[in-house]
Amino acid sequence: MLDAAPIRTDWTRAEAEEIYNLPFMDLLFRAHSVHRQAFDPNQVQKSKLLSIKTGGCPEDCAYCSQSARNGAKLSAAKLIEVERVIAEAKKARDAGATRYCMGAAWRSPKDRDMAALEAMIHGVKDLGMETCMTLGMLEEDQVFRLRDAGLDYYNHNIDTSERYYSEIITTRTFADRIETLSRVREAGMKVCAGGIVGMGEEQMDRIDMLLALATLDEHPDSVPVNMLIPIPDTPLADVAKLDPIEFVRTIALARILMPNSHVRLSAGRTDMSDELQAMCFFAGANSIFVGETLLTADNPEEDKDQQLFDRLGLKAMAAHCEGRIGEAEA
Ligand code: SAM
Ligand code: DTB
Ligand code: SF4
Repeated sequence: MLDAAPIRTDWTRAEAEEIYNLPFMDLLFRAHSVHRQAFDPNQVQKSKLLSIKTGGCPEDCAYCSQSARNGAKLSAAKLIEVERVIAEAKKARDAGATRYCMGAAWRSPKDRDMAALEAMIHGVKDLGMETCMTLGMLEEDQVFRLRDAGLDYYNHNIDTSERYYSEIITTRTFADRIETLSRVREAGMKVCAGGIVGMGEEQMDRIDMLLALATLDEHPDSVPVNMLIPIPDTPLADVAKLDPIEFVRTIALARILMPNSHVRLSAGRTDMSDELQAMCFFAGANSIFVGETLLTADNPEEDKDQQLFDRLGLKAMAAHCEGRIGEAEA
């Protein structure tokens, strides 16, 4: 077996830029080599999303269908019932998902919602699934309550580079995001943090976004890389499409900078060819969202994903397994 790639949190921008701009074949070869040092390249983890509170969000994220501040037409709903969440999670588990990620269109949770959130965590864990939530910014006591309820992962994306951030969101800062991430990490929960590309950013913003994640005290355990899904009536509805090769370069850089993290090929797969997705898996992506809806937007149908897995000889990771080389099945 090859030695695992060293875990570094002192990557420089010059190093990251050099890697990102390697000749494409050299970049893919290096990313794939790093990938197979830690992971079985034929295993991909399946997560399922559920929007537990949709729409009416006070934040102004320019990409989002759920912001009350941009023109998107989605109406606001209340936090859904615990029993419904558990019933949906069971369906997802029976369809092969091992992680259940519950998302709310909030700036941050209200204390009155915490008991229901705790009940959702208990119920989903009792199904044998890993739990993840994405609820916006958290205060310290809220982090502790979620952790004590058994939440495995907290998702909180930095979304883009610090430089480009204020072009996309003005109602909170890049530093606010980093603060919630460090609270989650200090409390001992696993961190899921990534961002979106294809928002009209420069190449350097994609590099700086990954560098910001790779130079945290500890790398996030999961790194979702989303391709913007343009939502009608939002400020980014008509942004120019990103060259898919740039997207693969972004995945490859994430893999090389953070060799032990799960890199998730996240939003935007509906518009990607099977060949592009295969290239992303080769470049080190080893997790996806399954099921035909993300939070509010479309995702490929299960049959289509199964056909892709079959054609590529990919296997779904078992629950509580990380797809690592030499790992015993849970
Ligand atoms: N409100 C919480 C927050 O923003 O932290 C959680 C839910 S939010 C919808 C989760 C993430 O989904 C965002 O941080 C963003 O990275 C991603 N996302 C939202 N809309 C998207 C879109 N149209 N295309 C791609 N990714 C998107
Ligand atoms: C992440 O990075 N992507 C997911 C999850 N974390 C919460 C969300 C994608 C949302 C895509 C747009 C939508 O469904 O509204
Ligand atoms: Fe609200 Fe999250 Fe959408 Fe931003 S990304 S508008 S915080 S739901």
